[in-house]
Amino acid sequence: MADSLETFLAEHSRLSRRYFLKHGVAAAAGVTALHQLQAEVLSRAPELQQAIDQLERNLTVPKAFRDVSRGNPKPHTLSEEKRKEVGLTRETWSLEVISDPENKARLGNPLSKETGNALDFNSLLKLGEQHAVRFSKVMTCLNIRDPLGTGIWEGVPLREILWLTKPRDNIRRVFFNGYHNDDPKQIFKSSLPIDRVLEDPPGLPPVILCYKLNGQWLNPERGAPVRMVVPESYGFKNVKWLTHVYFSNLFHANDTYANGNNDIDSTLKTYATTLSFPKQVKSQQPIPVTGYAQSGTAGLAKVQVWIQKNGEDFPADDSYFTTAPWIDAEILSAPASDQWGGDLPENQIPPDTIGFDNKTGKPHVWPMPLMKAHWAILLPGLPAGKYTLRCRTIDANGKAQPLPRPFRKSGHVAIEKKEIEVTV
Ligand SMILES: Nc1nc2c(c(=O)[nH]1)N[C@H]1C(S)=C(S)[C@@H](COP(=O)(O)O)O[C@H]1N2
Ligand SMILES: [Mo]
Repeated sequence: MADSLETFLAEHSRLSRRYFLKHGVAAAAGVTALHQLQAEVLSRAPELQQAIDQLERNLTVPKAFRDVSRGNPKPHTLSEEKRKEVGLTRETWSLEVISDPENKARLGNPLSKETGNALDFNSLLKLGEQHAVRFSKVMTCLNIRDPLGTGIWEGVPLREILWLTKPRDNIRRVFFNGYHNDDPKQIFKSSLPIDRVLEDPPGLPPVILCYKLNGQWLNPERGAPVRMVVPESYGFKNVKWLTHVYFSNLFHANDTYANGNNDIDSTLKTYATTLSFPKQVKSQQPIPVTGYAQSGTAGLAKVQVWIQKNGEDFPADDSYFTTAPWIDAEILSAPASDQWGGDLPENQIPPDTIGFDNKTGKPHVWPMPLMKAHWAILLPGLPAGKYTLRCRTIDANGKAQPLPRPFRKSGHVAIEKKEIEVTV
């Protein structure tokens, strides 16, 4: 190990111990393992606390989501009058649930405009009275690293709609598309194996026809009146302005995203990123760093950071820095029940949200799968020089993430790298 790294580690443990001693936690004095020190920090340094106090809320205000919409014009920019006319309001919406004409499924009761039994919004809400579910999820685009927003999504499981069609045979897949200005070139569609619709893998909520976000009706930009929400999937499976669901005997994907060289079966990845750190800091002055981690389908056990003096050698055959002296950051606990943000009604997680305790509003586990969690660490002061700060996660299987993943189209992530200058 390079000299400066040893100094760094020694400094780090001395610093942590100083905080313990200052707060009279004598037992900690003998602790040497860095991860233990981190896990047991009882009181934070003021400069770190200050950075933590400025962190964003965990849930996003629906209007503040980053938007990824196609279409010319984008359907949510249409006037209210036009949206009424084309069926994009709660009063005028209806959904056709039919057999794929090219790969026919046998449905006893397809729901179509032609036969006058397409599913309208009131019928969907009626189903919701019995079957509605709510769950939290980050919406992340496969091709953009940072989540577009985090919310509590509410709707009716897609399988309930399937049962309405009295399915008989020849159903292997479902695909669905949204309003596309009546221009076939603008169709945005996605698909799922029928198995994912019928059953939920352990720990995952169902695929839903979603009409509420954070306890409010879905707004036009988020896909009103109804969008598909697929818990473990990247954004492109979550089709907005839903108008058609086709049950199909096709056995492979036919997503619009497949034409863009994307891995359309990729599920949400676990990774960490920074939110705040000083770009310049005086020598020997401790360095507060904060960030968040996205907990993907592999879960999230730890966030780790490593600061390296620039120019210092690192084994050339270890491009994912698996042998670097990573140290554990603190994963911040879940917010208090009225501090989730996101413009929730009465600032509370809606009742019966999957994964949350109904009485206390607290999540059953934290970090929560398919959500973001914040993290923080106070790095010890360093000698003057230029440094590179990196962060990564350890997933719930004990694997460092992001994994070596050279495929940009399979979930856009890499070990984050930031420059810090320590001045004299
Ligand atoms: N109908 C339709 N649905 C869509 C899209 C679209 O262009 N049209 N974009 C998709 C993509 S690629 C992403 S990443 C998410 C983004 O969701 P958001 O705009 O609500 O943040 O919506 C998905 N649903
Ligand atoms: Mo996307």
